[in-house]
Amino acid sequence: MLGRLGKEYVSLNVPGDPFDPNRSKEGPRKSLWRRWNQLSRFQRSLLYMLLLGIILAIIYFRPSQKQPPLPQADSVKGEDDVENELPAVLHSAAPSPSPSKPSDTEKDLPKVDGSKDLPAQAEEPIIQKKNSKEQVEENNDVEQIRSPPQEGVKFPGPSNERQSAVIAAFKHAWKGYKKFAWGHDHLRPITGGFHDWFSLGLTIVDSLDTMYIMGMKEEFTEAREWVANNLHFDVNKDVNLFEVTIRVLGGLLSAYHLSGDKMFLDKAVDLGNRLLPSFSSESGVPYSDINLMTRKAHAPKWSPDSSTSEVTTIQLEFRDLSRSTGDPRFEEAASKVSLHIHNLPKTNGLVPIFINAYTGQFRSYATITMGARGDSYYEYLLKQWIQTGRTLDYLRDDYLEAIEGAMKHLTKRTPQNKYLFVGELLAGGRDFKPKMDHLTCYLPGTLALGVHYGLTQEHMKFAEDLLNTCFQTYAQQPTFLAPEITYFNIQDAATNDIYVKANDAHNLLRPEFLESLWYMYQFTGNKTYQDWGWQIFQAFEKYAKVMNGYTSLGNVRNPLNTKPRDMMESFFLSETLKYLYLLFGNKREALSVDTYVINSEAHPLPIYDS
Ligand code: DMJ
Repeated sequence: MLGRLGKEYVSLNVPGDPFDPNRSKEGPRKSLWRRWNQLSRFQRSLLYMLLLGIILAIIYFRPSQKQPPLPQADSVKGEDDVENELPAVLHSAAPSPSPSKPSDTEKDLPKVDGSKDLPAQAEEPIIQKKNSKEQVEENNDVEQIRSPPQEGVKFPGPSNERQSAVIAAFKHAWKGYKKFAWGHDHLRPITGGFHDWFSLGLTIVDSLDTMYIMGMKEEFTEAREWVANNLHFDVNKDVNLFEVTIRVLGGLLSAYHLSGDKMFLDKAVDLGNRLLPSFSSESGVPYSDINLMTRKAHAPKWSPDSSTSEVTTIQLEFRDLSRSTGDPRFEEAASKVSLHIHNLPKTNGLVPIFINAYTGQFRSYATITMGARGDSYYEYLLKQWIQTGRTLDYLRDDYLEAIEGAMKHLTKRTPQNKYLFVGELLAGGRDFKPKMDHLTCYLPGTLALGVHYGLTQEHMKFAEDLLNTCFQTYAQQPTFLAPEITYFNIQDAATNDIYVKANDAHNLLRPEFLESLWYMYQFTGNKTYQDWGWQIFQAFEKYAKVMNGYTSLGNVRNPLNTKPRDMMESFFLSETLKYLYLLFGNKREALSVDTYVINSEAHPLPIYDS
């Protein structure tokens, strides 16, 4: 036998080899022992290593009867192998060439759902190995497995000029993205470059369902091919759990539910497994960041705390992943977080914006807001209740209490025009700040959705008034585009109601107000909301459209100096253009809120019976 070590060849005569000319005629035992003693120390070491290798290989490849344990998150902060943490960091690392490992969910899905629109498919369960059916039945949280129609959901396509104009805008942005940023996270539409944040082709994954809904078959197919062949998660980079969940996991799941293409679900399972260790903190509240390759999770480097909205805006997606596969681990991990937060003390249902993953407690005296870091906590209370067929009533109750708390503690009206706005509580509620993020403009849509599902009509009045204020944040700027943050006057009737600080005057092409317009239009049929959306779309066309796409702006206060930022975020295609397109369509024609619950990144996911 020849073993090769570097350039050196070592002759190893295996004892007992019948073809060995020096084979001993003595008894096998004695002969073996003699031969062993004749071996050099190096040869013996080599044999020891060989034996060890065989034992390890046997242990490794031995078929397992149990579910593998969850990989442990690393609870030590500031690991050396953490490459990148801040969202805005430029990163152009090319994805590694190895495609993601196919998940073990190769069989087809069974249909067990109460959906009105999606016809049943009689198919086999996936993921569950032995006894898994019983496991699913035993688990009250996962009792249905959703399987979309194999031929995909049908959408009618554009029905008027406004919708066609939105499709043209999408095509313009897509063309630039394809030319300059294909496979990267974001397009830089002015310099013709790209921006990588997580190196997951964010724009492609985030846009899949928008293209599907708009009937852009060719573009959808090329994006689908990229996902199938190039999207893999062996990226040695820290990613933000929330962002990757709402954009990538949500994008893949909605593409699966709309198209019926199981490849998207397989990718989602792979990603879900890699994100799962985020939840292995002592409290169960997830760490904010995780490395998708090493699966090590940790709190942000700059603080021990996670953002409250981030840890509570992953449940729709994780639950859907469980319901789509029959594997309850995803839903269990994410649901525990909601239940844990339900049991924490709050201010009339309102929550501080930071929570510690180690202790599971809110940070005392942290700001309370329905804007950045607080917003979608409230959104997902309602939407989780809807997703689960309105059966998890503690979520609805927390939502109702929070909206009441917001009406009491966070809302005020301006002296001149009586604009209703939602401000912030600082220092644990001691100070009120008359500041409202554009992000807060999601709230009218969520309120209206709640009313549609039978919650108090009082919320509709709140929604209408706040929607009007959000509109003012656009209409009162000479560009007709809203700034990131608006301040409100609450003292002097002689001063303007609304003012914007120079540092807050940017517009990132955000969707929240358009999202609310879509919900409100559906439930009221008020065409004014469509016209408002059209005015804003035209402002994007005028100020944000550039040769190779659409750009964020640094300043909405001066039409002659908008300070373009050379960045097109993936949510412009995922959300902003999708909501515009839906808004301009016929009422409830395309995407029914009775069939789908829309995640925080505008990805529709099916509503379940429980
Ligand atoms: C999106 O990524 C999501 O809507 C998120 O919930 C908030 N921020 C952006 C859009 O503004």
